[in-house]
Amino acid sequence: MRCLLFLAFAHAAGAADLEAVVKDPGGAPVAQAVVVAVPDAAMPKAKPKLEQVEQIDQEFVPRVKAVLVGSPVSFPNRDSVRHHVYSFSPAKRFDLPLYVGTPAKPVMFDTPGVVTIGCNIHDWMVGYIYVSESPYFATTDASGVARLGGLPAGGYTLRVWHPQLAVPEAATQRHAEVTAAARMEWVLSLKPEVRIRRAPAPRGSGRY
Ligand SMILES: [Cu+2]
Repeated sequence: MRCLLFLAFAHAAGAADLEAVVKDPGGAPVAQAVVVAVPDAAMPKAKPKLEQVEQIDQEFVPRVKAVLVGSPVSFPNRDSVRHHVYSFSPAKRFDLPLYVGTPAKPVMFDTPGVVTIGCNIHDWMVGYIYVSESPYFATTDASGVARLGGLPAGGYTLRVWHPQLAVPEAATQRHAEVTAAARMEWVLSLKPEVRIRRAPAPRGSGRY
């Protein structure tokens, strides 16, 4: 009974949930794809919150992080080695010289776009911060599914981004009326992943 009442309330509020599925042409799920929904109606006011991208075992975790524009992001280093996180991307250039622990000041991401992050010490460390102009976004899980919950019913322009996307992000764009529980599917070709080999030194060692 309580459940029914809740559903009735949610319906009255016009909220919709969108399940976005991303696959490659062979039907394999595509994880770590960012799905963004931009409402036809005025963009709602949403308050950015503090986000984080950790460094664990000399990798960025998560490797792809989507944040709302205006979000501060901290970069806690969970390793015993030092990292030097930086980006040269036009959407955000920054530099956090060698540190352990969490740098005191988070980095502000105030321009929509993709920010590629790296580490000056460990060349294989590559991550991405997707700065979304819309508060409606989600990242696909291992089964290629992203769930965008609580969207006000209405028209949306939706798009998908992935680090290996073989086409421009704009080519993934679609318009849809999202009125209730909706499901959309994208089939996207990905470029082969180019990864720099990790240094052969044992984990957790090294002079940095
Ligand atoms: Cu590093």
